[in-house]
Amino acid sequence: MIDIRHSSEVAAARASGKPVVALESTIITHGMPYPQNIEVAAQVEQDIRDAGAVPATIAVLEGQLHVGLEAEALQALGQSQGVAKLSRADMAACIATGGTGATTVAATMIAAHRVGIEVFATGGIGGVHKGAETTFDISADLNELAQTPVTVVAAGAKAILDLAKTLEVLETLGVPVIAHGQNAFPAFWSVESPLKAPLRMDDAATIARAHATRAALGLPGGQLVANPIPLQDQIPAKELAPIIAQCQADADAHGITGKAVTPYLLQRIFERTGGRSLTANIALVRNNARLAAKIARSLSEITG
Ligand code: PSU
Ligand code: MN
Repeated sequence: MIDIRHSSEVAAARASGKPVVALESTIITHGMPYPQNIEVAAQVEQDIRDAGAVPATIAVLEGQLHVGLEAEALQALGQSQGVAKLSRADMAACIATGGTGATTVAATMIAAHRVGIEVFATGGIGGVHKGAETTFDISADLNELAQTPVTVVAAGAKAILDLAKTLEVLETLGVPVIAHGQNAFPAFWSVESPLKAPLRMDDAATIARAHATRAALGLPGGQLVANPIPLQDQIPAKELAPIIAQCQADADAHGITGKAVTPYLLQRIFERTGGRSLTANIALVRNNARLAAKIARSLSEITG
């Protein structure tokens, strides 16, 4: 009943069975400033092609769900003001009312699964915010991972979140959290958090096998692959902790709540690190795109 638009590249990949990697669009509209946002979006797509898969950036444009954006559409979205941020709760309403919106991790997973894409690369997932015991601010991304069978490659969750509570909720929901190549759960801009990841896998083929095995067991839900930022690009956690604390205090002082919290904190941290957070963010997204492409290729070898 809904008409899903594919880019020509994604349509061709689907026809020939080439591996596809989904990409979210909230990172473009709410996660990075213009013009770096569109440069990075194009670069990440190219990284996926270079690694032998096809990128499918997902967004809702004037009521149409797009899986794969043509270059001009990507450019236009990255320059638009006031684009909605769509999660599970608002994607259908946006389509039904002819709106334009960028997809979060949750909404991107829904769209990817709808068209049979099983692997998705992003920067960081949403999680349990600090102070959630009073605000109840827990991202819908976590529930989505529990119910939609897509493997999401992220650099862990941002240190602006309560990482320990985020891991607890993921465990409760039965979501496998797999650190790639290390024992520690990564902390987005930093290679390591003080927390150990529940699972560790060292190569894409194993991650793909685990994904296929979950399907074979009839388990709903996806996997979170926590891929650490390359060491040379990290901002050490020690350096970042006081900055994050200040930015969180700014958010509280300005009464920022709900879906505005994550974009606000990202912008503040960008300002307070003199742009270093963005440089790190770009490096980790590209790193995740390359791993996701490898996982998608392995998965297509397993499932044919
Ligand atoms: N983390 C990032 N950049 C982002 C986001 C998270 O490093 O842009 C976005 C993602 O789209 C994620 C969303 O799904 O924020 C989570 O928002 P919320 O906490 O409101 O669910
Ligand atoms: Mn939230």
